[in-house]
Amino acid sequence: MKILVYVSILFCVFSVKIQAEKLNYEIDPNGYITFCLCMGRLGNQVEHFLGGLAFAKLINRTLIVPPWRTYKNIPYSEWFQIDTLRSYHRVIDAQDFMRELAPTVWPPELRIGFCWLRPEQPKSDCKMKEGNPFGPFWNELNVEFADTVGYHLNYDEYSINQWKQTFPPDRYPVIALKGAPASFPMDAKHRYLQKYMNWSDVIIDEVRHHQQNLFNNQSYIGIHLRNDVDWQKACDNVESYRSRSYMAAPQCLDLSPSPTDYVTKKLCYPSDGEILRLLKNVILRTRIHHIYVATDRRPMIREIEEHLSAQRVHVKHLDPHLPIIDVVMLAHANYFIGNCVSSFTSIVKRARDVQNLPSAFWGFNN
Ligand SMILES: Nc1nc2c(ncn2[C@@H]2O[C@H](COP(=O)(O)OP(=O)(O)O)[C@@H](O)[C@H]2O)c(=O)[nH]1
Ligand SMILES: *[C@@H]1O[C@H](CO)[C@@H](O)[C@H](O)[C@H]1NC(C)=O
Ligand SMILES: *[C@@H]1O[C@H](CO)[C@@H](O)[C@H](O)[C@H]1NC(C)=O
Ligand SMILES: *[C@@H]1O[C@H](CO)[C@@H](O)[C@H](O)[C@H]1NC(C)=O
Repeated sequence: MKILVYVSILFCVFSVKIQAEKLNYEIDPNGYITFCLCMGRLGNQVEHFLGGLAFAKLINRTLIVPPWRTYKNIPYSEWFQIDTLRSYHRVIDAQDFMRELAPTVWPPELRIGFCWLRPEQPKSDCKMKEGNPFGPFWNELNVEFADTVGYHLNYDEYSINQWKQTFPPDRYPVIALKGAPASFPMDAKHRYLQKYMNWSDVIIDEVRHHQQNLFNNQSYIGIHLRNDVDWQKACDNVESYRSRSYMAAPQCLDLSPSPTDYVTKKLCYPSDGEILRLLKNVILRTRIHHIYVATDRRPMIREIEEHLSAQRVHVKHLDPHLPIIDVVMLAHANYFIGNCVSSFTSIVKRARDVQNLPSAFWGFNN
């Protein structure tokens, strides 16, 4: 009797699980959309991803969640949870889609690549796989394109009817775009979507381990120093552009009321003096003595320790094997100072904003 009950409970649990898995792979009659995150590194890719996620919902197709692009494809779920995206919109991981659904939903002859083209451009200009990372991205997903189409449509709510009429799901079950259907810098109205991008358990576990090891779980200030030579070049003549939207700059300049507040050299590539000044200010105000430095080149540890010796600060820097570890260390700091022009900073800033954690920027009237 007892055994029978156990067996039937087991069976129930098991069949619910099977059903749940099947449910994920139910075919969406409204079709699918996907794209390559083929521009820039992590910060650029996350801004593009959020715009693409918003567009998938607008056009009401399931988002085939693309992998991140480094020197190879990194499945989305290695760094973030897929499931939390589902509170916003229908999604399926790209590898899962290719394995489970592509053979029926997206047979080889329906694998059509989509490129944004000017009306006078021939569709032969649409080269989905030419160059890096375009070729390797699709190759690693085992996608060959049978044909291509050009489109000249926007990614906003006013264009949705045209998208639906021009590309109905029965003829175009998957809209596979050469690049993300999104702008860079990203549209401010999509920033809050960061709240659906929860970190993966593996990443969280590693960050907890570092927080205990470095700071014994105590409060720390996280700072982002974007100071490699590529950045120095990017900031060299920045004042002559008189731009408010250079790279990720809208994340802070949106908060600045004066329309003549352009990106300055100080905002883009703050001097050591500015970094030490603002950091000291924050330490005196917050009374936090642990500092975590994330950087692509120069951590300024000696400079900070010397300048703030009276405050007896402890400065730590990991140079982690994965940049995402720095992102999450900064996102979980008790206070954060970042670089307004950097989209690497912008991931951290958005993740903190949705949790109401305080942030500031170098060279900005915070
Ligand atoms: N580990 C680590 N890497 C960084 C840091 N800052 C920049 N990088 C690297 O430089 C890249 C910068 O490109 P991106 O993320 O698109 O941001 P942006 O160029 O600053 O707008 C990052 O993706 C990292 O690979 C940092 O603080 N820590
Ligand atoms: C969006 O797509 C889903 C699933 O295909 C469907 O159930 C729903 O009715 C669609 N919504 C609209 C507004 O078309
Ligand atoms: C995901 O993150 C948001 C805030 O960033 C949080 O409110 C939510 O509880 C998290 N969800 C899960 C399942 O961890
Ligand atoms: C640090 O926090 C973790 C949970 O994140 C906990 O398991 C651990 O015991 C804490 N360590 C110390 C030294 O307080």
